[in-house]
Amino acid sequence: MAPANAGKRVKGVQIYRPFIYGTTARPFNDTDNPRPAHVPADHTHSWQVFVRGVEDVDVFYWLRRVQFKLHESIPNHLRTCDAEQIQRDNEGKPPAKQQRGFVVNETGWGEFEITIKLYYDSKSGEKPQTIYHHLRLHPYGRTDEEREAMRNNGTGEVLAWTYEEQLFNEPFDEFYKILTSGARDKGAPAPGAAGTGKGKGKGKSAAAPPSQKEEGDVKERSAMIPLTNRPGQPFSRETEQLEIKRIKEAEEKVTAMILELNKETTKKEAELAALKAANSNAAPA
Ligand code: SLL
Repeated sequence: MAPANAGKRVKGVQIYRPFIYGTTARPFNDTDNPRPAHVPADHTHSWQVFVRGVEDVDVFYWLRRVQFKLHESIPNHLRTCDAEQIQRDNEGKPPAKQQRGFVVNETGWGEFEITIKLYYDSKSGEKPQTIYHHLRLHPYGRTDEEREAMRNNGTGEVLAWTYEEQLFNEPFDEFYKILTSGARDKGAPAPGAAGTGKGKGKGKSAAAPPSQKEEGDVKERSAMIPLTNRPGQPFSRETEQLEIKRIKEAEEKVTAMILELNKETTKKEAELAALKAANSNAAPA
């Protein structure tokens, strides 16, 4: 249903926004991740599930709420995070201390599937959408190398992160304006954002001081992803290129295998024809 006063849909337009969701888990240990006193003795890990922007850029202007459905063995297993609440809690905090995405921190002993329900900005008129994520506490893979790739460079963290792009197909006029209000440097507030959209908190977060800006940073309110990987930021054009290369190589390998099999089949067919011919020649009339 069209949201009130949202105008018409902008025909023929698709806008996408990259985001990351997933879990980060760490086993408890005596040195740098001790089990807190109130945590049950059978809990082996601390973990977090999140939905956030690439390089932590703002997602609150298009995503207003995320509901995480955890395993039913966990007390209060339905956790709802509201952008408005997070932004209110962020007020007055220095940028480095502000929460930039939707996060739930927990502890436990077992892996399970987390249901993540995304609620979009009310001006979008979009229905909520559900995605699923498997909480990983233990690295897995066929080889040590594959298992190691799930660990975050010796930090002991087990990462299970997914890059996604949210597509808005023919967005409503009003929402289109929000989406395309202009890319800006990371941490910079939306121009004229104060007081717009019934306290949606757009751009309320304090701007990062210019010194925090780095060459190649992705911009707020854009569909950018970084050019290269950085520690803790595994999704970039570089990753994309590597992935494309891997797919291409796999494709070439499959094509070569098909050719080889075709050759093999032709040879076998010739053999079969020869045997049949020999057989019919030898057969008594
Ligand atoms: C399993 N299917 O059997 C999974 C279930 C459940 C994980 C895993 C409990 C945390 C708590 C917890 O970690 N549950 O008690 O707060 O392996």
